[in-house]
Amino acid sequence: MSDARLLWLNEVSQRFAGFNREESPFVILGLPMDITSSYRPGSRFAPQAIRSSAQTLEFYSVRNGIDAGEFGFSDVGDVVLHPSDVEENLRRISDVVSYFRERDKITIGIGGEHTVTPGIIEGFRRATKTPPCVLSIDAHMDLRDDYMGYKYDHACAMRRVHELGAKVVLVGVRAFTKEELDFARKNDIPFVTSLQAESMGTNWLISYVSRVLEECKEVYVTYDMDGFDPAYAPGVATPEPEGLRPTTVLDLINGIADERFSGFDVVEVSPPFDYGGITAILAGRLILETSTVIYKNRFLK
Ligand SMILES: [Mn+2]
Repeated sequence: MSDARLLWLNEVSQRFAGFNREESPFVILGLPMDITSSYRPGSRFAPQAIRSSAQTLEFYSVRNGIDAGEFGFSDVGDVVLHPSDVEENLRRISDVVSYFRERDKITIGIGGEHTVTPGIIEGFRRATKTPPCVLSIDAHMDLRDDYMGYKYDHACAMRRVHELGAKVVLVGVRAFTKEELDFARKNDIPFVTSLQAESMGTNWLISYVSRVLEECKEVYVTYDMDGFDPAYAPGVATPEPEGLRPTTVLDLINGIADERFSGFDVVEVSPPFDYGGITAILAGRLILETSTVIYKNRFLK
């Protein structure tokens, strides 16, 4: 690995669930950027917390009947980040992500704040020329043009992704401004609130999201952990009540994932606020389950 883009990588001593399998189709990338969190910072500690939480989880997926140990993960470490320069960090993230996307690796980003996602999508765009469709699981729309004058705030993540030309679909939203709502409607950004998702049920949700993604050539999923109800995921930067249940989200992903799914991230976990570490454990499970269903659809069909 002599590409200059990989100079931004720093090895870590504890890898995701202990995996260090270079030939795996899945690359784990820590993205400990924690600069713009307005309420509860700490997401810089999340990559390590999630890596170690996964150590305690069983690798067998009940939904898929496959053991994640069959394919494993190549945990390449953390991207070395500047302590305050967000735009420089997005360039570094997109450098590293484009390297792995060019090699057809399935990138799993572990944030860090949600601002890392526009950097990842830019990396995809550089590698493939066309950005993937992006499914965002999140309490927030993140469609603000700026937050207090700053464009690369975590409250603007999906607005930046939308500007990169990616089709965006939002699931679990329940906290947004009137301006964001108007922007979503005006720009045909489909969204499902957590209230709709839980009352309409999983089958409806699966068919709705599948239809939205029908025309997409490539699909990327970003899991903002605050999309879940704080009862299941208390350790996040900006918690919001009335969120999604883990079973709803995992059933959704299991119902829609196919060979087009080429990467995902898990962001916004804040370990200092994660009572009992349960948010990091859910994040670890989410990574194992999502990888397994992607593996099944891409390599076993
Ligand atoms: Mn959010």
